[in-house]
Amino acid sequence: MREKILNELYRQEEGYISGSEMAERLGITRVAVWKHIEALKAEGYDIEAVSGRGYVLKNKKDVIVPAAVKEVLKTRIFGRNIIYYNCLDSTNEEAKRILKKNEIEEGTVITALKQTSGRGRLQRRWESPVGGLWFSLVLHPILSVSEIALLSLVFAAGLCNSLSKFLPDECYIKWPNDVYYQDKKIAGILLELNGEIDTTYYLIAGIGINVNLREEDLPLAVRETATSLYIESGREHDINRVLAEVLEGLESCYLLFLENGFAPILDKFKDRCMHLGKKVMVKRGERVIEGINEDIDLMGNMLINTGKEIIRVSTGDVSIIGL
Ligand code: BT5
Repeated sequence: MREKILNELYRQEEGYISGSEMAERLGITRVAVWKHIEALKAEGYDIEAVSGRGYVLKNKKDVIVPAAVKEVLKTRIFGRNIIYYNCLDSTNEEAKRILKKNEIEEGTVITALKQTSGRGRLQRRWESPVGGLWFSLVLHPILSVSEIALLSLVFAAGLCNSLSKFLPDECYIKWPNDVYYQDKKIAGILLELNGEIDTTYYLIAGIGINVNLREEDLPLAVRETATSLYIESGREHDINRVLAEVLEGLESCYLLFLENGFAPILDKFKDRCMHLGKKVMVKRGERVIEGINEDIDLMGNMLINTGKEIIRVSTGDVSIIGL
């Protein structure tokens, strides 16, 4: 019933909807409506009550409403359970906190309207103001360590394909798993394992997508290098539809990988890779490798031809020379 009430608030075009109207539509009492609204507020939904007018859901275009996602979601596993928060330090951290106490259903999505300590790889900061899609997908795969490492590329291929559907042109991937649109970063992925690899472990796939952020919403630190679906397409997008589309893209690549291995994913990845055949610089801690990115192999490594030798790179930050 709580999800239905949230859906009613979400669907209310004119803004306010009265408690009695909702009670009538859903066949419950006004007191019951009020109790559910209080519970939704406790879950983090910003719902305002104005006497004589009714209730209104704030930040409507940017909040995740599970019923609205499920209405359009075509996945088998991903996003069948969605947990929403108004504000978190990081959705990946919340997933870990939940896992300390309980198990998490396969494919559960933990999402937040904003994050105060969103993280990228190597403890870098991920800017996560209101207007983006910040979520963690929790999986319980039975894969070897080397297969797990490939999931970065698997999810990047899926995310890149899904985001392109909201943009006039195609998105591209920067190895291993950043999604770019016309040389600016539009989304990133942070994969983390929780638990011991040889016993029970969960994979937490943290995904950040700049959806409805305007230029002025982007913190100065990334304003020059980042972009959003809004900036590039010139219109706002329903975050629930974006989540449904992205979950489909991620799941279809994940299932393809489980069923047919990495080769078909690698083809997709290479097709969308923004630096294949180009001169790149790869930083790995203190070490810098420069050369032509000749290929990506079936282990997900980048092959860099330095002119003297071919180096296989399994981790690091890539930048295209001359960009
Ligand atoms: C990533 O790291 O790109 C992974 C980002 C994952 C974020 C999600 S949000 C949900 C979940 N919860 C979390 O706490 N994290 C995940 P990396 O490749 O290390 O890139 C980090 C770099 O991207 C930063 O150093 C900035 O330069 C840049 N950056 C930060 N915020 C950005 C933003 N919103 N848009 C574009 N670029 C950004």
